[in-house]
Amino acid sequence: MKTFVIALGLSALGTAAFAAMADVDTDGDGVVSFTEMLAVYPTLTEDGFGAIDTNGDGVVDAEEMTAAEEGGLIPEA
Ligand SMILES: [Ca+2]
Ligand SMILES: [Ca+2]
Repeated sequence: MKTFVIALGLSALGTAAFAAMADVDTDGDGVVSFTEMLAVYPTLTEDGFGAIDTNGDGVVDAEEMTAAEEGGLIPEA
């Protein structure tokens, strides 16, 4: 019971302002493509996506996603 409450609290924190990684990564491969990102953030441009994809591999991983959220690169969902 205690574990359940803690898990719930953490999950609420994680989704406070932004879409959760798992919500954006609709095909579940662990990274977010421009197409997946566009479904959640329709105003995102390719340039904007490029700014989030800091290592330039064409997809956004969890680390890049967090950095983008903290840096204000993506709009709130
Ligand atoms: Ca994906
Ligand atoms: Ca990347």
